[in-house]
Amino acid sequence: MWNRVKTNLKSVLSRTAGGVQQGWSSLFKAKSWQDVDWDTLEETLLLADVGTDAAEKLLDAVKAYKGDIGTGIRAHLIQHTTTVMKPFEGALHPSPVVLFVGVNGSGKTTTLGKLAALWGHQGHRVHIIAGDTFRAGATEQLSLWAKDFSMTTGQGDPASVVYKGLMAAQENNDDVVLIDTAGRLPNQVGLMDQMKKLYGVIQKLRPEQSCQGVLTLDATVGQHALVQIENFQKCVPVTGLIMNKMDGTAKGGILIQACHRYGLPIYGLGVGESVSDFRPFVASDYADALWSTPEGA
Ligand SMILES: Nc1nc2c(ncn2[C@@H]2O[C@H](COP(=O)(O)OP(=O)(O)OP(=O)(O)O)[C@@H](O)[C@H]2O)c(=O)[nH]1
Ligand SMILES: [Mg+2]
Repeated sequence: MWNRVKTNLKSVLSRTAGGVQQGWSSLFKAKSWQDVDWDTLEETLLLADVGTDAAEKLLDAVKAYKGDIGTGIRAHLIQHTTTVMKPFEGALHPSPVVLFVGVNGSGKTTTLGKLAALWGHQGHRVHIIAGDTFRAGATEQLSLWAKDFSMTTGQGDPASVVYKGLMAAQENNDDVVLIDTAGRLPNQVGLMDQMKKLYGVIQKLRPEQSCQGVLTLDATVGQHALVQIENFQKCVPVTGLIMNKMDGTAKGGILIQACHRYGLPIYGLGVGESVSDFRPFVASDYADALWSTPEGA
């Protein structure tokens, strides 16, 4: 399956890039700087959820550009966006414990399944813990992704399922443990406390090993993703973000805003629902998908 032709990020990001590039047509078609409609440029970035601070910096970068306004401006924008986003390229390596957290429907289970398949394919012994004991059908959904791996399930307190799973993984010599959790909203205090307890179990059983805390986000919700980053970080150590559903949104600029505000690494992008639809985040690919000439144009 990994040999399949992979979806090109440019086509995945086409809704965001299409909107931005249409809004920026006064710049791309300009013969002189007088032709540029700066207000529309800014408004377009805000509509794509790039955020005010990052939008301002992008506009400053355009204003600072001294080259040929006709053709060179796209290359300049690609270079600027790559430089800005490069520090947030975060590689998520197969780790002893990876905990997936996020609001309902943000893609925790799907992302876990994609990474289990990827790392299993690379030869790792993957163990999956079904820590979502809340939603009816959650374990069945996870089982579909977990057919090739050992899995711990249970009912009731997810902390005890995690305990059982970590012990089983150790006995089994599994080197990668992936923990699914129930979706929760940051204002659900009881569920957030439950998450802290669950994390406490990981710390207790695996004190020597680093735990990757992956916050999955749904790019289609735009600005709401920022509140989620802020609040989940208060509950568990979030080590990086995975931005899902990049394939279905015109708000893909949220990635720039999230990096700008919170400085967390982006572990990857979800670009569809199937097993191979995960991409590591590469700043230059993202910048290129956003600013280069649309295919066929
Ligand atoms: N288009 C698209 N759909 C996705 C992506 N990631 C997940 N989905 C879909 O989004 C829906 C929710 O995904 P789940 O993985 O169940 O999300 P979750 O966070 O585990 O949800 P809960 O367990 O209910 O909290 C499913 O229909 C997935 O197929 C993505 O990158 N692109
Ligand atoms: Mg789930």
